Amino acid sequence: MSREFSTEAFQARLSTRYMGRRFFYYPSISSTQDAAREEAERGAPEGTTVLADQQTAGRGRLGRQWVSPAGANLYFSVVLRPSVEHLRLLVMIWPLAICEAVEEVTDLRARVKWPNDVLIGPRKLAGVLVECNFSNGEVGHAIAGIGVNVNLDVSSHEGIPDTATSILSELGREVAREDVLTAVLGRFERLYDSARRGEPVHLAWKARLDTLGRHVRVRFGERVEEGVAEDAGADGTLILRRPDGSRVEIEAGDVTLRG
Ligand code: BT5
Repeated sequence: MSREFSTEAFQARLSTRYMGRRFFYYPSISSTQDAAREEAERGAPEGTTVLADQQTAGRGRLGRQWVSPAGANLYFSVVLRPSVEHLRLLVMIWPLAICEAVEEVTDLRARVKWPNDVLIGPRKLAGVLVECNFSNGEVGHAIAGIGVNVNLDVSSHEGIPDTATSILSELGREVAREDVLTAVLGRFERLYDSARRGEPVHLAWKARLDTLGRHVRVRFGERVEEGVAEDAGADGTLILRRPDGSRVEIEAGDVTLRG
């Protein structure tokens, strides 16, 4: 297991303007999402980041669990205040930022599984959860929660699904969590600022989409669609070509590969 997370080392390396500038660290917490939401409700500025060494009730999408053992990984949540128009960008920019950060810190290649998982090869390295509240049609705040498996030995940890991987498991050596966190926050800030200037960051996301060209089954709500993942829209949707030749556009869902 790796050494303790050092807030001092993290802050010394951080080169962002606003991401992570306001920073809270908890050795153990139920979920960083809840702590970040409380900060947001108290008026915390964009980029406020809550990191925990361990979560006792880490969550994924749709009430799923995010396995969050101590001493090895990154679990953090960031307060953002995007316009409604930019909200969907978050779902693309976070996984892209994580891929770029992994490549900045290691020589591993990371890809995106639609809509927002980060994979190394076929296994899941990181997940992103965006929760938001609206008032009068505007986004009050969006809390982006990111879990990255950094120094966890996935083969020896009970409870971690066998679809998971970590930087340690792929690289064969540990990396400093502070380096991964500063890289992710730095990459995110650059991408988010360019997206808000109107630059087409979805193209870089799309270029990393592992899902395109594959025969997939997508489950969303009560519905299931199957077909070839043909394209992705500028707002992060997935466009499937059904076996009968018709097309369907899906906002978010769970993808399994078929054949
Ligand atoms: C996600 O959900 O991938 C979003 C995960 C977000 C976690 C962060 S950690 C900081 C913040 N605080 C929180 O409480 N949450 C956020 P989803 O796409 O629903 O994926 C969940 C699925 O991933 C689970 O059902 C497992 O199959 C798998 N899984 C759980 N823990 C994992 C882990 N540590 N590594 C890889 N896969 C995992």
